[in-house]
Amino acid sequence: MAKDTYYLTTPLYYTNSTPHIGHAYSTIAADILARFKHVTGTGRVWFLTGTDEHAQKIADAAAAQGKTPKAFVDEIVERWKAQWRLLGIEFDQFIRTTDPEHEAAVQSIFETLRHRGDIVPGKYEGWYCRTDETFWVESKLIDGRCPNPECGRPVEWVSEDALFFKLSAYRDRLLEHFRAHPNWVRPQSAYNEMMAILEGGLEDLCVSRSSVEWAIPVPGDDTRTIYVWFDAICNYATAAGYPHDMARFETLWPADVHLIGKEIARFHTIIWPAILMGLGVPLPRLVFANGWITNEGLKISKSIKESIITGDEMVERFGVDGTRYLLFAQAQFGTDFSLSDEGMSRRYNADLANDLGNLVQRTLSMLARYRGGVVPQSSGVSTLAAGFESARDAVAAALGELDYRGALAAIWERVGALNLHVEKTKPWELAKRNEDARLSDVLYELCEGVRWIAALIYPFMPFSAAAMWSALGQRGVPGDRWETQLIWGTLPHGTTTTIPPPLFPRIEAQDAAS
Ligand code: ME8
Repeated sequence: MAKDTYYLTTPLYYTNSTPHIGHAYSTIAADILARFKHVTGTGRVWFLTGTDEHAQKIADAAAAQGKTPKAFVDEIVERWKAQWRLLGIEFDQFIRTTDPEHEAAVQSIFETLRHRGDIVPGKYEGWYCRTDETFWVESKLIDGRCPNPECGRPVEWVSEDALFFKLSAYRDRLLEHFRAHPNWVRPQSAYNEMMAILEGGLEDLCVSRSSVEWAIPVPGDDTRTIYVWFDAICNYATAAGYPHDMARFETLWPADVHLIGKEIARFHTIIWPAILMGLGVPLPRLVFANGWITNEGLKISKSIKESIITGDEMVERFGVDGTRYLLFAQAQFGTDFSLSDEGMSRRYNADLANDLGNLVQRTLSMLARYRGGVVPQSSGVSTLAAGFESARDAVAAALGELDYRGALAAIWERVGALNLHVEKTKPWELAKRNEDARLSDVLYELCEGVRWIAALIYPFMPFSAAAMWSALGQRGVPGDRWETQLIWGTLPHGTTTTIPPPLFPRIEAQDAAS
């Protein structure tokens, strides 16, 4: 079987806490891409997300609540799934690292690498952060504490017999791959950072733990468990059927894109590829590292309570589609950016309540007033078609490069063009002067433009797109598929339309105290 599916993934989120808007950001990015591929691509699409459920910090969080780790993660995973439903995220598969099939597959991968001589015994001595499950060299410690700015907890001296993955042996092949595929890690800053690590040399990776019980056992060894990152990173392959369902795996692999946050690029672009090389499996086509969302300069992080903005809070204020829009309209994907209520409210009112919301209302209200809500026949001469056709191509090109903001900018330029068309043609004056043919042309063009906008915004704003689509008398998924739907002039005359309730009610800025 050959690969016939666009396969995209998100990180597996830790289940020691509940989701915040930073997690939502990466997952919505994947949802937008999946929806875009559905309406434009040529094959199937498979969107994988899930949860990272092993390791000490999860066992500790469970113990703090007097629960067993399994009971704790079973409960919390429902909160993650509910959050994705709330945000309109439609994944195809949700993997949990506690799924028995995944656990068996990880053990099998571990065994394969051990047989190949890629996992070998050694002794580990070093400074270990229990919270981050990471070993640190002494020079990196800050006052004897974990150097991760979100952690900063004391580290422990650990000395144990352990198993090591021979990462250092893959350095040259990894460098070769990076040089031959200069676009495989995006954005450029992440690529450069990873190249610097590779050029500096790699150490072997300790992949067993004797102190962590809540983890997958090392096969044939009841004293040790598998390092949680080794377990979790293998999910992208195990979820696709490796090694238990190779026929399915071959339809999905290599992954087209792993979407991740920038702080976990080393695991995804150095350790994971080396494991795949060891298994003789091709590498993913692209790893794209998103930047961090900050709140007043603080990275939104579960370990910094005052930084947290949740999806629920944003949805309550801006709606689901408003939230999805605001997360992607502001900054280039791949860079850090800060969220503030003032900035988001301003953008929401300007771009959504005013520009798009009013355009939809005024177009359908004028059609109701002047043509009884029925799309009129037009002369077929269009002043807007060319601009929309090039916007469609620009949106497709931008999303092909994961340039979400660029895609939205191209769409909003067309929203602006339609609003300008209303101002210039003044349909109310054409009506007064009984310029019937001209008025029909203008109303037709506006409706057709709104139909295109609905199709173009669908990946970003599926609910508003659906409301616009059905108000225009259209059925099915908005814009499905672009090659047949996005041909100017295909909105049939005679279509009956309705006026939808306001899509984006204006909101007031919150005062500083609230
Ligand atoms: O790292 N801004 O899980 P995690 C943008 N289990 N993105 C953010 C963010 C922020 N402020 N905060 C979190 C793990 N993220 C591992 C991954 S993968 C096999 C294992 C997003 O729960 C971003 O994608 O800490 C980041 O990489 C991910 O959440 C970290 O989630």
